[in-house]
Amino acid sequence: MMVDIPSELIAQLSVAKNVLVSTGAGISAESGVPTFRDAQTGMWSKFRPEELATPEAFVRNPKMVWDWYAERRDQVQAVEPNPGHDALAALQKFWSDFTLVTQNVDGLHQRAGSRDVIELHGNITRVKCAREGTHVSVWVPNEDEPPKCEKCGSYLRPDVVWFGESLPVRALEAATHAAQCCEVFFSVGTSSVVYPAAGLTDLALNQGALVVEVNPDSTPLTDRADFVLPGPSGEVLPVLAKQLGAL
Ligand code: BJW
Repeated sequence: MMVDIPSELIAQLSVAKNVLVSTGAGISAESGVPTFRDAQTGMWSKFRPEELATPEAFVRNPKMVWDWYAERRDQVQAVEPNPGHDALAALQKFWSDFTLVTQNVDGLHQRAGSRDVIELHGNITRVKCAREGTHVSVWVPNEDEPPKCEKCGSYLRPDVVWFGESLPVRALEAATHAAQCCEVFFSVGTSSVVYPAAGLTDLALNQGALVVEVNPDSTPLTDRADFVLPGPSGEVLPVLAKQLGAL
């Protein structure tokens, strides 16, 4: 794919100091992690993800939800960061004030070398007690139901944020502050429909930041962005990083 980055954008990025990058599932697509709203495959094809990623689904069918996450946990541990993650890890040194916020739970930014990543929706590789929230690193597998917390006997669950649950307070505060202060806001690989993450873009637009979207498809943000780089992030971001001299 021919990636065309407007020279006017490169010029503005070259003098920027405070940059926020907000990523979603699309940045991990080229690593082989299905995006959240992609058709699910195999045994999950009859469920919408929105029906599995909720506390109600876990109460209704704990084993099914546990198994869905166990399969996805194995999947993210078997894949590698892609050139889009690598480019963002390189770009963190280019701007003096750089914040990376992600809705992803796959940990691929950290594995690519990004530091201080703000995870808004938790991390699928961590498991916690569904009642007390205590993190657990070992558990006894069970054929018929999710494993249980050794201390209180409640089910264990993934340490991710489901629909209707609050986001981690400190992560959301840090992301909100960064969106209110940044000069440039990149929205990369997200459908921009899930709140409050999607609201960060509104904060940035309202305070006058330059907003850049990287996505092969259009989203509710596309018409409001100052620049749209319509392509896969694994191709667009490395070209951007090279043109800035960061790669
Ligand atoms: C590429 C590409 C390539 C492809 N390169 N791009 C305000 C208005 C309306 C509703 C609400 C509101 N505020 C809150 C709500 C309710 C709700 C919500 O937002 N609902 C909407 C769906 C309408 N939000 C919540 O419930 C949140 N909690 C909350 O607000 O708490 C306060 C509260 C509590 C109680 C009552 C009321 C308020 C919690 C949201 C948690 C979201 N959790 C999930 C699951 C995480 C665990 C898991 O992984 O299973 O997070 S849902 C899912 O969506 C996941 C993702 O992080 C999130 C965002 O998805 P994302 O990343 O955008 O992925 P996709 O698949 O949608 O898009 C991929 C994009 O990539 C596409 O655009 C492609 O084109 C693109 N792409 N290939 C670049 N190669």
